[in-house]
Amino acid sequence: MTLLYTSDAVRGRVWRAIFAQEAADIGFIEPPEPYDPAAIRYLAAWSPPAELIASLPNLKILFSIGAGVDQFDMAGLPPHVDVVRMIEPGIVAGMVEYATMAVLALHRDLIPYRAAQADQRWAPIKLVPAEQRRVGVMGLGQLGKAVLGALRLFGFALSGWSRSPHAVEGVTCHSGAAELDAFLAECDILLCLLPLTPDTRGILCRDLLVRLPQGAMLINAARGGHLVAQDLLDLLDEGHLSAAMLDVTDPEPLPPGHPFWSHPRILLTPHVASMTRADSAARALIANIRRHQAGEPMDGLVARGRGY
Ligand code: NDP
Ligand code: OXD
Repeated sequence: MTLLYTSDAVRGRVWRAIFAQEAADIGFIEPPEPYDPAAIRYLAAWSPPAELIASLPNLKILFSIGAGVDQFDMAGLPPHVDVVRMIEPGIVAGMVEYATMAVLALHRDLIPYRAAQADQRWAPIKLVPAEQRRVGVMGLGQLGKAVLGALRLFGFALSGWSRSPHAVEGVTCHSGAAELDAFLAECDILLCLLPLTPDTRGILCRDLLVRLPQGAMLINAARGGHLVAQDLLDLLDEGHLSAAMLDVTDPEPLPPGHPFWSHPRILLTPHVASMTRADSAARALIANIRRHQAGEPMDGLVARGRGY
């Protein structure tokens, strides 16, 4: 039973030590150290090349180093290989912090204040009480639900949207295409936490964004591929949207000269909303291997046909 790890070297050192202490029966290999490809049952990677996958005849599980799995070429993976996304407390904690910061930044007018400071203008804006600010989260998974739990503490009027129906305390939940309009109509701030799949690519486009209330604000902390960049720019310039905070772009890094860099009503961060934490991720992965060995369902097993 051997795990092949092909990711960040610093994280690799932490994982090696944890595997040695807590799961010594599972071999841990990190290239360039030599290994027998036939011994590899598990691969932990971000974006493994097709040749690597093809070289591992006994691979059973591809573990994503991150929460997303959109970076994998699902169609190119042998059908018997399970794909598992990373579910670990560090990723959730990071996203809860980021989403809270982003919602508060937009709610408390950080973008107009940044412009006012640049012009040396003392220009107070009337406060909107949190209960009068409607915040909607697209995606009610591991991250969406945790973020809504944190936002509830501020008293925002909360909604959520997902593929299948959910019930979340203190949140008006909607699901599916039939309830999308009702959801969008109640979002002064829209936060995207969807996985990137064939169904969700380009979902943040003009057709959807115009259904938000006039002056709405957008946060995308999911994937750059969800957003149609020109549609956002047009709707900001037309005044239908008033601000956006983007952690993710397409492509990444954002190329020099891209209009997002200098747009006065866009705040950018470089895909840092949340990061896999080395120690808790190693333990989460060991726990999943143990479940697999015991014939139990693994946390975060991806429905490959669905893409998440
Ligand atoms: P989950 O798989 O736990 O949740 C996904 C949610 O999206 C589910 O509620 C699901 O609905 C919903 N969903 C999926 N497809 C659709 C659709 N077509 N229409 C409506 N709802 C849909 O994912 P996580 O919460 O763990 O992560 C979400 C994403 O966040 C990741 O895939 C990744 O891209 C991104 N991410 C970004 C990070 C960053 O640093 N910027 C860090 C970590 C993650 P249902 O519940 O019905 O299945
Ligand atoms: C992830 C990410 O998916 O960092 O974990 O975006």
